[in-house]
Amino acid sequence: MPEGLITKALSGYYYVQNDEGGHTIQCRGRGIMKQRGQSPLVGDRVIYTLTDNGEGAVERILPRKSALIRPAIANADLAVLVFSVVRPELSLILLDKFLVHTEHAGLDAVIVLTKLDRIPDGEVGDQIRRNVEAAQALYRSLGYKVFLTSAHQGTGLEPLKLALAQHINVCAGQSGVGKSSLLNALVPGLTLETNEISMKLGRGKHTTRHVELISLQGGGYLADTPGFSQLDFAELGIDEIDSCFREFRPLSHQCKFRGCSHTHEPSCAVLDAKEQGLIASSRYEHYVSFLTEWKETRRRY
Ligand SMILES: Nc1nc2c(ncn2[C@@H]2O[C@H](COP(=O)(O)OP(=O)(O)OP(=O)(O)O)[C@@H](O)[C@H]2O)c(=O)[nH]1
Ligand SMILES: [Mg+2]
Ligand SMILES: [Zn+2]
Repeated sequence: MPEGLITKALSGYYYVQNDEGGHTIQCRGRGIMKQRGQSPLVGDRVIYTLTDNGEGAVERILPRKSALIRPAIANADLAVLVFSVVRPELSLILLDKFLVHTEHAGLDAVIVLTKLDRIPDGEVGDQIRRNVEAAQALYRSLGYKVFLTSAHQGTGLEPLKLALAQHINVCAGQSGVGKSSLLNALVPGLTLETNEISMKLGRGKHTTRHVELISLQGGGYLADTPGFSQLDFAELGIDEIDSCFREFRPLSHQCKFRGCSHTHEPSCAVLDAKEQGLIASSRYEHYVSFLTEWKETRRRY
């Protein structure tokens, strides 16, 4: 039976790219899979059969290396966290939340700051530029690659292409930050739909409505996804937030108390590191805020 890769899922159909010919077959899922509670995701490698009407049926999902529920994708190994520097403005708390999510899922992440061409002149622009530089320095010091780009001017794309090659990459970020625009700039000939941010709401309109894998020239794939800004720790099944802050990890086991929350306990290595300026105050503050949020969601369940 033929094997392939699901590149898109839309209106009950799975679009499966055949491994040998590279052509795409429109497939239905098999009822039996639904009974087993299995539901195919974009990124899944599957075995399918051809049906009489020229379509196909997904028979079996091959074992997954990873699965994300937000955005829904299987087998991704690199998350591309896209943030615009203006419209919408860069939010480090949201960036840290996405990082908690990817660390928990065991995915490596790169950070792409985009719309650099849109920074205004004058004092406001100078302040934005300083914030961008500080963010770049902070996240690079944590070991994340940070790329500064403009999809409109086509700048900063070559080093990003190198980082994405050969991976199954998934884009994530708020609506309107420019994920689809970035993909269009990275892949020659691609024309994904993009849209002006709604003036009234000051936020994106959710132009992209489905997850789709796009082949990269240098090998590998990049998934465009609908934007989202809400991440619920309970939904994600995250239980230990401190282990998702990578700079806390080597410190936590030096705390005096096991299960230290790093908020008030004596002889806490994380608090000590924060006092000494070895942990950025924004990172620590976001940790505390996530911890509070996590406790509240747990209480509700
Ligand atoms: N000036 C400038 N505008 C950009 C850039 N990238 C994207 N935009 C604009 O930002 C708006 C949103 O871009 P999209 O690519 O549709 O954003 P998205 O992240 O795919 O949004 P969703 O599909 O809703 O999640 C569009 O008006 C784009 O033209 C850029 O590098 N510079
Ligand atoms: Mg989009
Ligand atoms: Zn501690």
